[in-house]
Amino acid sequence: DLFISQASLVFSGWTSKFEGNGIYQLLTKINNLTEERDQILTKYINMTNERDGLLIKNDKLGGNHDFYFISSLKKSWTESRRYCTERGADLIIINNREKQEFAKRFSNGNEFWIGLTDSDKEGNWKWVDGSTLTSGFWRSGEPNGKSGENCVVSFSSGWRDHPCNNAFRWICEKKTLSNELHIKTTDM
Ligand SMILES: [Ca+2]
Repeated sequence: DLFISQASLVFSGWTSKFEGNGIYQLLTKINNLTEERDQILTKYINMTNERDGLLIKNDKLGGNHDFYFISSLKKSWTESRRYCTERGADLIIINNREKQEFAKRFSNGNEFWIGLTDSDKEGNWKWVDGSTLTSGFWRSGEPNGKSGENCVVSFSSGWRDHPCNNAFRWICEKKTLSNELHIKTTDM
């Protein structure tokens, strides 16, 4: 709007000066093109807003709608993991504080296996998706089981390494498709 009013001022200034020299038609054309450009800009802004709105909507639908399941049975780490993978899921990955707090609430005070193990290489903790543990929520003094304890149980006081053949409840996590799509969209 600001630009249009400035253009009109210049326009009227030039009109009185150059009327009848063909400049008038040229200025009219410039003015029309300016209006057209401003309309396109408005359209562009509207479409950008619409796109951002859709992205936010998608984020709300997909980003926070992964599925979680906590077992009532107790099984070994490997058996627990198999239960998840047979259902298109895997043991829960907890790689930030929000997720840790969520899992604690979700488990309602129960201990549960998480998707973290150092079975492949002692002391090299890896998540079930192959990523390396960067920072954990270990209970103080843990992990302490060396090669005798290669799987991780989350207690309300923090994580503890345990022998993988012990039996605990477990939490499965299933990623939604729209979540993957959202990541692809924002990466473009
Ligand atoms: Ca170990």
